[in-house]
Amino acid sequence: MLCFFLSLFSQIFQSGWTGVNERTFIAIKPDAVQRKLVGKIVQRFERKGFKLVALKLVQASEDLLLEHYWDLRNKPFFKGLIHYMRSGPVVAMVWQGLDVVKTARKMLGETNPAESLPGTIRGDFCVDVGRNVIHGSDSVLSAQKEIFLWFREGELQLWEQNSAPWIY
Ligand code: D4T
Repeated sequence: MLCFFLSLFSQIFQSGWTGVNERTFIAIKPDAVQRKLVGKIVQRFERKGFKLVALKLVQASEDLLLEHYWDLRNKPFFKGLIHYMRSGPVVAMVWQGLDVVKTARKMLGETNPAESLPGTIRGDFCVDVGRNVIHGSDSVLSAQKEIFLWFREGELQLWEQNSAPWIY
């Protein structure tokens, strides 16, 4: 286990996934897809100035979700969480930019929408912790792990964001 994390750490720094190249994994959950919130959520990340590196609509398998939410496997809500995440397609995305992991978590709001401020995604678009519309990686290390779990290497796009000099 220790070796796995050391190897992930060294990959993060060797791959240059730091500074303006930092990346995070964001998933728009099945409730938000059903409620036609995809465009509005994507627009928030675009408007902020982050760069879209990957995006796909996925029907997540049970295996993928068990791995994604492995840390929560002993929680009483775990079974319901997996069922909800399998109830429809998820929009899986990778966003890139300075401090994107931390900033995206702020944009999402708190896990419980009732504790999320207006102006955040959960504060504006949902009410129930079990239907909280979006996931965002909670650290650079989790982001790296989740991106490798949800995407193959060829699915991440390398492209020049022409607006970058106006953002940085
Ligand atoms: P995710 O991972 O979905 O972005 O959520 P968070 O990072 O904000 O929070 P989390 O890992 O603690 O919870 C994962 C997921 O479980 C649902 N949940 C959580 C739930 O249904 N009931 C609960 O009591 C809690 C704490 C919501 C998010």
